Amino acid sequence: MTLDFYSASISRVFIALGSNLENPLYQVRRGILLLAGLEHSHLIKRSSLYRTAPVGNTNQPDFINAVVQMETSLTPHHLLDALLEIEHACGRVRTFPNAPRILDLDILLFENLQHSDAELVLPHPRMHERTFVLQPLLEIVADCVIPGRGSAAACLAACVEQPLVECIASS
Ligand code: PH2
Ligand code: MG
Ligand code: MG
Repeated sequence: MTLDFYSASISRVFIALGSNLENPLYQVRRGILLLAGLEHSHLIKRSSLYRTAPVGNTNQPDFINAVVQMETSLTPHHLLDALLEIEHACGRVRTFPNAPRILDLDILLFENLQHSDAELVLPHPRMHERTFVLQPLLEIVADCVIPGRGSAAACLAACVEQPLVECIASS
């Protein structure tokens, strides 16, 4: 299925930011500023900044995480390309999966789209089990529903492991 028709309309999207290298607070704030300047897009809401324990590869520094809500007339794949460009411009170097990173920008939700191809899976395939995503997401949209998964609040309640997620600052 082609997703190009999304370019004709304005779409509501949620993007997760994460950093655990080279002054993560600075990196996430810079990431939010760069998202605010993204072409064909508007920043609508931003969560607070959260200090979070690493999930997956636990042998790495704590993260700073946040979530923003945007409106965009970009297609999902053009938005993905734009996010990868910002990551690259901020100095991200890809080494191995779940490696420490200067800036990670993930599309969580693109309208109510459920989609999967080699480049992009929507909703983000692990968002429903990550407290470091769900907490900031629920801060900015308390009634959020994750297509195929149900309410984000119920997903958060079902998270069995609850590693540290601490709200530390406004963005
Ligand atoms: N991102 C990952 C893997 N683990 N853990 C935390 N706390 N925050 C993240 O952003 C994160 C993670 C892969 O993208
Ligand atoms: Mg990620
Ligand atoms: Mg990513």
